[in-house]
Amino acid sequence: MTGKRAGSNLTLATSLLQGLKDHGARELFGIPGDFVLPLFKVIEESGILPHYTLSHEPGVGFAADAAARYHSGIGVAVVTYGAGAFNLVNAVAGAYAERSPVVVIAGAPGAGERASGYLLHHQARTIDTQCAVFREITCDQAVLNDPARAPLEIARVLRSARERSLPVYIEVPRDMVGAKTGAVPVLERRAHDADALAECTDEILEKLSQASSPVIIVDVEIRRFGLEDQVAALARKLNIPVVTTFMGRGLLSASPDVVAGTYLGAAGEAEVTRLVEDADAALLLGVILSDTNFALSRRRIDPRHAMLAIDREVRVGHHAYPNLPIDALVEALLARAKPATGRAGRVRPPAPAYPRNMPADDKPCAPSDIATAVNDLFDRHGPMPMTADVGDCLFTAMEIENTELAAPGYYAGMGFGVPAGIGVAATGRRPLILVGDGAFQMTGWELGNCRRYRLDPIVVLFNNRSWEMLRVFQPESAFNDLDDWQFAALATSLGGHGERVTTRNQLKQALDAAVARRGVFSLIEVMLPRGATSKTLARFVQGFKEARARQAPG
Ligand code: TPW
Ligand code: MG
Repeated sequence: MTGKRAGSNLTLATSLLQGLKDHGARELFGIPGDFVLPLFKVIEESGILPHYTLSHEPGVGFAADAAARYHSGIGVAVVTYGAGAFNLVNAVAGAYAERSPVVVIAGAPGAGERASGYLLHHQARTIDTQCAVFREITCDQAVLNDPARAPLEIARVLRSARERSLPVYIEVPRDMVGAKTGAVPVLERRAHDADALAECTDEILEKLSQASSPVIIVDVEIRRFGLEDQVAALARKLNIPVVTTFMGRGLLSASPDVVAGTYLGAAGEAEVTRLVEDADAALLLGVILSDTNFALSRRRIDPRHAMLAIDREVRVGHHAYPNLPIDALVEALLARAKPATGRAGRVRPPAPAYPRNMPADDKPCAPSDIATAVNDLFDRHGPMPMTADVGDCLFTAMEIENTELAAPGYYAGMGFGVPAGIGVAATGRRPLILVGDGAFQMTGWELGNCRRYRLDPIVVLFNNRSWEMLRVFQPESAFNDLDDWQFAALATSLGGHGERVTTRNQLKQALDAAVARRGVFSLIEVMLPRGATSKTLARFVQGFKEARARQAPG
C-alpha cells in the first residue's frame, strides 16, 4: 500500500478522484444529471483529472473505453442515476466483451431519498436495479454508502479493473459526495504461485521447442497489460512468427519484424492462414476465442497443440493453471526461453503487401481505394492512431498497414468509431476515425464536442447510403437502403470542416488538407456506390457463406 495522506481532510469525492488518478486514470468522460451534479462540481473545481462532457451516454462509454485501450490503463465514465447509467449499458457490455477496463462512476439517490416513500425519478424497478444490471457486465462493484469503508472498497474495485482488465462499477449516493474520508490506497497485486508459473512456463517452452512450425497468436489482452514489446522480444528470441487475431488487429504495430499479418481464416492471406492452421504448436496470448476471430477457420486449432493465456488463466493442452496473470507469464517465458537456433529465418515473415500508390485520378472511389490512400498518407506523414466502427470500414482497416487500432472486432457494436476517436483525441493523440454512414447516424453528432476541447480528429466516412454489411448477407432487402444525409454539409454547424469527395484525386487532396488543418475536426465524406465492398469484406462474406454451408444439416 502507498501511505495514507497525513491529516487528510479528503471528502469522498476528492478521495475517489485522487484514487482514480493514482490507479492510472488520465481523464474522465461524462454527462451530468441531478444525482451527480455535486460530484461534477468537485470534478470541475478540484481539477484533479481533466473532464470531457459529451452528448449521449453511449458516446461517453465508447470514449472512456477507447481511452482505456490507448492508455493500456483504466478509462472513466461518469453518469447520472438510471436514465444516464442505463444509457451506458451497451457500451459497458462491449467493454466487458472486449476486456477494456472502463470504470463506471454512477450517481444514485442518497439515504434520505431512499427512505422518502416515493418512487424516485430515473428509478426503473427498485432503487438498486441499476447496480443489479451493472453486476452482469462488470467484474467488481462498490456502493459507497459508508465513508469509513469507501477508500478500501474503491481500492479493491480499481485493483480488480486493472488485474482482470474488465469494467467495474462504483456507485456514489449523492449525499456522500462531501463526506469526510481517507485516501484510497493502491493495493498490492494479488499473488500468484511461483511454482505453478515455473511449471507452466517450462511446459510451454518445451512444447514450442519440440514443434517444427509453431506460431504465436496475439489478441487484445497483451495491449491491455502493456506487453507488446515483451511479446515481440519473446517472438524474436524464440524465432517464432506472430499473427494477430481480427480483434487484435493493430497490435505490435511497433514491431513489424515479427508480425506476419492478421488471421482471417478463409478470408485472409493464404500464407497467414497456413501459419495458423498448419501450426503444430500455437501459443495464444490474451486471445478471445470468438466467432469473429475463428469462425472462418477451415481447420480448427488442435486443442492438444494450443496454449492459451486469457483472464488470469493459462491452459496448456488439457492442463489448466488458474490464477496466472498473463504479464507474469510473458515475463517468465522471456526470462527462461533459450534462443532458438533450429528454426532460423522463420521469424521474418513475408511482409504482407498492403496496397500503395493510389492513382490520383478522376475515377470514383472504391472502398479499398480508401485503404490505399491512407497507406499513402501514412507514408507521407507518418502513421496515425486509428479507431473504426462496425461495417465495411473495419474490413477496409485490414488493408491498411498494421497500425494502432481500437475497434469492436468482437462485440461488433455500431456507433463506437466516432466517440472512440474523441476518446483517443482526449489522450493527446490525433486519431484517424473510420466510420460508415449507418454508424455515423448513431453517434456522429458527438463530433460537435470537439471544438470546445480543441480536438481535431480526422474522420473518413464511408458513405454508401446503405447498411452494406447487412446487404451482403441479404441483398433482397430494401430496408438496407439509407438516405443521403449530406454529412459533410453538417460539419460546419458542428464546428468542424467537412468535404464530400467522389473521386480518388479528391480523396487524396482531402486527406492531405485534413492533416494540415489543425484545431478543428475534419470530416471527409467519401461517396461510395451501394453494393461495392472492400476486397476483404468480399472474401469474408464468401468464407462465411461457405462455412455456413458446411455446417448446414443435410
Ligand atoms: C448497435 C447490426 C451490423 S453492420 C450494420 C448493422 C445495422 C450496418 C452498418 O452500416 P454502415 O456501414 O455503418 O453504413 P456499411 O459499411 O455496412 O455500409 N445495431 C448495433 N450494432 C450492430 N452491429 C447492428 C445494429 C449491423
Ligand atoms: Mg453504409
